[in-house]
Amino acid sequence: MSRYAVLLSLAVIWIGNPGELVRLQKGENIISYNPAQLCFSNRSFAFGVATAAYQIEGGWNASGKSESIWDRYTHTHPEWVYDHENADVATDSYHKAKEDVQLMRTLGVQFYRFSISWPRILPEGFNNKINEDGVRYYNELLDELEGNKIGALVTMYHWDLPQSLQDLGGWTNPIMADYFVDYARVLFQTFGDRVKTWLTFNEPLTFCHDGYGGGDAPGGRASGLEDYMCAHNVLRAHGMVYRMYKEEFDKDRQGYVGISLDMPWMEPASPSAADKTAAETARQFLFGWFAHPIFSTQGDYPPIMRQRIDAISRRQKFARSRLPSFTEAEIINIRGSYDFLGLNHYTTNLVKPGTGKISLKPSYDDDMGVKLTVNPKWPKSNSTWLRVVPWGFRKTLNWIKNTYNNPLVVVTENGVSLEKGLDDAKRVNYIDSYLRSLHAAIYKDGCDVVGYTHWSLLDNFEWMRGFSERFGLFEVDYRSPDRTRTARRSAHYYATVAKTGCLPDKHDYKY
Ligand code: PNW
Repeated sequence: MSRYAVLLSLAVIWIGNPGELVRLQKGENIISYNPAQLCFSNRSFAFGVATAAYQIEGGWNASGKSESIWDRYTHTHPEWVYDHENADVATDSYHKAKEDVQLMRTLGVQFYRFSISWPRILPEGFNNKINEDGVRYYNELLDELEGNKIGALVTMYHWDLPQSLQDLGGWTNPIMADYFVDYARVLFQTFGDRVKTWLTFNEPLTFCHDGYGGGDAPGGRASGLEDYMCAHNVLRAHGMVYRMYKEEFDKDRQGYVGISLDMPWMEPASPSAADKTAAETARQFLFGWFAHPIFSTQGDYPPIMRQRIDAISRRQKFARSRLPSFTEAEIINIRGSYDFLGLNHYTTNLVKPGTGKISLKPSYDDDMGVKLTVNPKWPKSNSTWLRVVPWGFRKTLNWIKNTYNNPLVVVTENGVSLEKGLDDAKRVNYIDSYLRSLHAAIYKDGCDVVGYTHWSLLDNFEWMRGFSERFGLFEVDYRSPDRTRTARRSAHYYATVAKTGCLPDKHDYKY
């Protein structure tokens, strides 16, 4: 059995230290790579599970919590959600935090990624009024995690903007960045003694593109305009929060702030030069839009976005580009505003050039100018957008490594939706095959990845798809008042991985 010692500049996620349950610590590490066994070094790698506030908590108006844009959206237009459902109760985790932590204990995971609900902490949206019950809820969750030696990786914003702030324009209003800084400061002051690893935003691509450019909450439906405004203010807000944290709260550099960005792999539909170029353009529009300003050495938007959107805006007779411009000071503030990259990765698309036709109506899709398809042979999931393509994970991680000088990465989401049922052999296969791809990216290619988070701990409210798409390691019975949770086969599989740090040599479930 041959062993390779691979010297990697890795960061260590340090788990189980009293008082500092999750800690990302930069340093040098020697990893033993044993190709026969496929283990992730225990000391330098951590396994976790993820959820988000709106998708699991329920208690939508409990004890001082105000309305979020998703409450407003699902209450006023139930017909826009696939099964006409809302997350008023969801998995009732507002009342079941302790039970959820016990589920994690059985999994043996080292950390929990959850999000804090802005309208539960600041009902007005502003920091002039703090809702004590919201603080109590997250304090109890954090205490419970600490008592069970499970680290916390906390997302500040997973799409549930207070409706009061949306009434002011939400993320299209530049002042939202200041209010987000105020909110973040409350979080650092209130929970920062225990939480050392933070994510500012979850998937700005999704909530800016689908929420402001499309019909998801808040339903801006102004593609090519509001989506760019949203992204612009979110990037400004991210940079401002990062700098504020370092100046006001993190003098000893013990804490870590990142952002979760989603990247489906963009594979050229053929080896032709045109398809290769289209695939790279798609990567820049989908991922570079947010990553280039933060993670590249130059900063600012990707040149290809600047070029295309400026040119198309001119052809549409706009007096200025629909893609806003950063000031020089903003570029500098945003550039390098990270301690790690949170990566959400699920699937892969094939890319070729679009028709090249530009309508007068602004459109992000026209601006990007590509056509996305899938290979019909790729196994399906229960979500139309999600095909099972494990090799795309490795390619994504390598592209990030090569494009942004091998940043420290925590995989903050990866998972698959399937039918109801406890015997989810397909999920076991999905996780196992994606982890093999991840393992190769780390130990063969030298990608600096220190953590993997499975989406999701349990079935939950899947946004526009309601409860119809299930991503959980634990199944939730929505008909029982108790929202009973039951371990699926995949929970047993994932527990083996999380506890041993190794992929089982054999498992019997095939796609
Ligand atoms: C993520 N894509 O969204 C979200 O962060 C979660 O809240 C959500 O439940 C989960 O994935 C499953 O959908 C995504 O099209 C939405 O590639 C779309 C994509 C990826 C992630």
